[in-house]
Amino acid sequence: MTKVRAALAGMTAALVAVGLAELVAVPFGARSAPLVAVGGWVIDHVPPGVKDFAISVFGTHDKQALLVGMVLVLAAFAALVGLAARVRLAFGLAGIGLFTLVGVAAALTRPGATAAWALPSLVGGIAAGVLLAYLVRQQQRSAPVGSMTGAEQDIARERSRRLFLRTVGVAAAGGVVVGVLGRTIASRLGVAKARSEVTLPAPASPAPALPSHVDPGYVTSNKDFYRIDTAFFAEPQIDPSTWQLRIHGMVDREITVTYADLLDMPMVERYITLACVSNEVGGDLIGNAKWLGVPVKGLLEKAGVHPDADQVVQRSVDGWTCGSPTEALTDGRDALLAVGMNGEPLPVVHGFPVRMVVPGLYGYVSACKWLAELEVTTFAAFDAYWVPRGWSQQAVIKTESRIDTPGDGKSRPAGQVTIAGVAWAQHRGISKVELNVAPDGQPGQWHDAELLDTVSSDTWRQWKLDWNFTPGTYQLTVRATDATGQTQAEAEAPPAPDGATGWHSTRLVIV
Ligand SMILES: Nc1nc2c(c(=O)[nH]1)N[C@H]1C(S)=C(S)[C@@H](COP(=O)(O)O)O[C@H]1N2
Ligand SMILES: [Mo]
Repeated sequence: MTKVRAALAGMTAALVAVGLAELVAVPFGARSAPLVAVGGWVIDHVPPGVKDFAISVFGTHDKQALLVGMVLVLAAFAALVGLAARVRLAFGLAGIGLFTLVGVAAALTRPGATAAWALPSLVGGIAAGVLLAYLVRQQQRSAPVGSMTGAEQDIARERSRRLFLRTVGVAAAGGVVVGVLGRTIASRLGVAKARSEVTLPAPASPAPALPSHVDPGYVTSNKDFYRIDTAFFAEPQIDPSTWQLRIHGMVDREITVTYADLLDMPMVERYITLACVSNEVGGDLIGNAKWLGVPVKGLLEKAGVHPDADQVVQRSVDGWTCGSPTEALTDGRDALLAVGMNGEPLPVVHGFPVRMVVPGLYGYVSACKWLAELEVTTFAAFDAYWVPRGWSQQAVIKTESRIDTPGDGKSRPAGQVTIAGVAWAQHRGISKVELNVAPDGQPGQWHDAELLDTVSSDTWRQWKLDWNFTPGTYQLTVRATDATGQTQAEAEAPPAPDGATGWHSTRLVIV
């Protein structure tokens, strides 16, 4: 077998393994498939520095980048496996055994895994081994031999080449087909159907009507809502009929709540703005939705929280954790076990069937999706997922503001231009937004912007300023003051460890 064919044989075997594994994974959930399991493992184990680097380069496309990286590494390794098989088949099979083991180990150690999660990698690995052995034999058998005439050798060589291409082509196509089939069936079998059958109850305490003086962007649609989590190309699929929330730890009595129990409880409906701690100044990892849910306070009271338990850890079915101060869940603010988002059951990517939403805290310390457990504990006793990765145990949302229109670098004709954006300081509220208009090279002046209405201090607040411009280039800078009188920090700080600070600034060209 030529070296090129050997490398191709190895890569085709890997493709078949990965594709078949996706199909075998269907009954156990996509999280048991090797690519997803290894990707999830990598996400949970990358050193914080590497992760920060990846996010700085790829932004919210870091998972796509990881997938591409994994596929490239796998392809390179598979090519080497093929070359090893050319030297001796056993070497190649050992290589396949090794990468099967990696898949099995990753799948078995994922949170929530059962022994059956080994199967996708195992079956895929065996198929890869069989294919590789078949290709090596086929190439040995069809190779021209010394007893042939020159012309016969040419014919044999050509026949062997065609046989190889045909086998590899059929196998590769098969691998892709079963892989796509597996993914398609998995998404159909997922909870989409169960979700569409959920009827949300009417809220006992509905959200306030939207005031007339807000702009359309005040509420973020589910489709446009930012998404951040550690789930790698396979969100947990949780059947609401089997969902349970366990409240345990430092409580008088452990309690378990089912989805039906939850839907029977009086629901509140609230607009709450959720923000990610990773949001850069001027960034868009923030959104405002109408959430429907049960205040968590009542359930914690029912369980009887011990007075010295200052942290409530939320754990998702995929093992992710976050910890909120007990105080923030019991001080009367609308800390919700949410089941609805903008009038629909939670979308799967936003935590179906149940997630937490807590006004005033960043998502990474309060907004657990695919919620499975509340463990009442202390900050001294437990560090949640992001804490050992360099983020603060506790983080209250910082007062921030953003210029949305005109976008940075846009040009407008001279005359009146409306500058607009949002400002937020959830649970404290925004009392003032100022815009600095600075003609190029000159110090600018601060002007009070007009504040649009808001339903509560738990959402962002839209602002705008109409300004008359003469031609030139301008630097616009915004800063907000919260209802406690604190103006947002001017000093620039990166997101880690507890939220970025700085004033958002854009350029406007007036022609
Ligand atoms: N299970 C789980 N829940 C999670 C996360 C996660 O990685 N896993 N990420 C959190 C973070 S960092 C944020 S900012 C919010 C984002 O919620 P969204 O994706 O619905 O906007 O979810 C939080 N809940
Ligand atoms: Mo986040």
